[in-house]
Amino acid sequence: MTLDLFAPQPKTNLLPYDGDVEDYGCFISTAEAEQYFQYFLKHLAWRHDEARLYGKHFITPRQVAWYGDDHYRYAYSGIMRDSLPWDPQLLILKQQIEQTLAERFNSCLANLYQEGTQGMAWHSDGDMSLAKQTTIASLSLGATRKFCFRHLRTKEKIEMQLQSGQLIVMRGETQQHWQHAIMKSQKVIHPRINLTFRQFLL
Ligand SMILES: O=C(O)CCC(=O)C(=O)O
Repeated sequence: MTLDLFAPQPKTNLLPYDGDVEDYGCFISTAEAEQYFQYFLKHLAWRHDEARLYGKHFITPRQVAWYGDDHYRYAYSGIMRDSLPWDPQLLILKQQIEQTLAERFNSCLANLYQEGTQGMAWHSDGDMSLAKQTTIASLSLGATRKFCFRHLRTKEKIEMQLQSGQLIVMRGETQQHWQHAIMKSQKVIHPRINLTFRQFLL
């Protein structure tokens, strides 16, 4: 794979220590982001996420869709999940991101938040299906949302507003030391889609 010299360059690490988060800013234009957003809203196989916590079964307002190179099956929050074959537009974006980062991704978890009252609680992407020092590329489409990191030991918080078309990349020890969350807000009335390209362990 060749490195694209004209590809967007990341800003310096957004985390002060114990991890590495790069901000590639607007990776695609606002117009392109809007086109992808409308397409994915319509064409991805959205379904409400499920979790089993303390013996109880929960269904989240947020919706998810999971795609992969192969038929992957993994357990997360006590629920078995299966990946779908790539959507062609998702594959185009994946290849564009891979070229910029000189990395390969074999799966994508898509999240759909209909409005600001839907968020994602504090968590790390550190389950058994990902390597410890995994790279995750996260592309935002649609409404701007507040995204935060919180260090597990020091509790220090780093906040950012993720905008449509913006790409951030989490690397290295980030998942071992930091949790992240999408904060809820009554003020956000528009939907948002997030695509996280991942390196699923085979
Ligand atoms: O919506 C986002 O930007 C965050 C998604 C996320 O945290 C995840 O998929 O693990």
